[in-house]
Amino acid sequence: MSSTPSFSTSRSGALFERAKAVMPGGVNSPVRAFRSVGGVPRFIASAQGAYLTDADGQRYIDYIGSWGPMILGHDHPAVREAVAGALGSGTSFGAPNEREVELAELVTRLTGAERVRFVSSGTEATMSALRLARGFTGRKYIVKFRGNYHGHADGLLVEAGSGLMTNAEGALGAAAPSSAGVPEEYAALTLVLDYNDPAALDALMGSRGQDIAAVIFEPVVGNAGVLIPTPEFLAALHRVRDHGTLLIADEVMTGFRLSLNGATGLLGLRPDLRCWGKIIGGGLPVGAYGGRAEVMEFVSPQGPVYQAGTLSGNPLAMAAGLATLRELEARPGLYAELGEYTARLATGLREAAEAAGVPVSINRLGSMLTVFFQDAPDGSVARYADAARSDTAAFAAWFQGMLARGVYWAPSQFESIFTSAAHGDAELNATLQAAAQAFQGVQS
Ligand code: KE4
Repeated sequence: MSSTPSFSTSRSGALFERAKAVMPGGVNSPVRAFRSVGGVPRFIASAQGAYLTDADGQRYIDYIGSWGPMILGHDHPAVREAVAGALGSGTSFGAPNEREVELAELVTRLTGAERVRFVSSGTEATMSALRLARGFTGRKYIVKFRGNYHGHADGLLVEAGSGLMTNAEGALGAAAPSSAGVPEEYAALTLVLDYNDPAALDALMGSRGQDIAAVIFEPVVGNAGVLIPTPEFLAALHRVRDHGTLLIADEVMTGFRLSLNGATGLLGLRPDLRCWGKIIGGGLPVGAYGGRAEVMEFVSPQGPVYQAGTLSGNPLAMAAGLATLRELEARPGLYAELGEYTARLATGLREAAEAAGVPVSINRLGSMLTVFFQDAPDGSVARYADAARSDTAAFAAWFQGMLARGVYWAPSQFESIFTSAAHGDAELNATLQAAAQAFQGVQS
């Protein structure tokens, strides 16, 4: 059984102590704190291609890719040169600029969305899209699905409350806040159903569809680990439109990740609105929402739904997004290559887990993949409740074994990993070698 090498984490450790003295939990986003996997979060000093280098000089094959944006690999020359070029003209104007027009033209052409509005994060994108849906329909309620994450706007930080469906009085079953600070009144306007449960969605729409402004969903889930929609669920999602409810596909993670037209193009979806983030900014802060002109024209200053942002359309961020999407458009074969690499990764992980006698269930679509630590057939984890059966302690042990061998996996069982154009045979072989040893470590 291989011994687990130990990297020095002295500088990351010292930085973490300093960070905790001035930032909540020592991080600017919770998942980075390694709470669910333990150990010292690595403070990253630089990134290049498929690799991260931490403050102690340790190098890792990176499967986070900044949680999705780095589909071309880190520090891609086209992106670096575009941002450097934009930098020479200033960093922010607070006024319209040509680059935001160019990126809007590119996004609408690639996705078929008729109008788009840029914001600075995925959270802003989904929050704005839901306000727009409420303004357009004049309705109050929204529907989301358990295990789907759409950012941290108050009305989206909710769990399925008791009585998911209409209760005896006919009132809709309210969700419960899943975060402190979210008033019950906010949560009460969000209904939570199970992902991949078409019957529940049809039943709710049949009884109260006329009260529901929007149904928002991850077209391929990344935030419960990867969950892949069934054709029946996708069909039920599109039926919500029969009730005048808007269908919102949250493509913050899947947009430009699964195809040049995201999950919408790959799965043939017909949403009324879509949200983007991550890749659309090429690693700089960009979010966007868009879709039917008839709906988007309700957004201020053209319409009555207010939404604004100091750094929306920031020229540096627009330059990074333009360079990224132009590179993706110039390499249409890249998506097949990413899928092929990720399929080989899945096969190798399956073989390594079997050799070590560790039960896993792998979900993969394109360059998104999750190894669920549970004894179930690959592809059978379809709902959040299935994912929740995973052995998170075993996952944490495997994660640490991978990290100690130079592979930076997602630091949570309930996340997707992301491969990039910079991952090649050398990275695949090194990853699978580390995984085989890390799986052995799980058993001991
Ligand atoms: P941001 O506000 O973090 O840019 O986007 C929120 C968001 C919205 N919709 C989907 C489908 C998302 O995946 C996200 C953010 N994803 C997480 C990863 N699970 C970001 C990582 C983090 O929170 O630090």
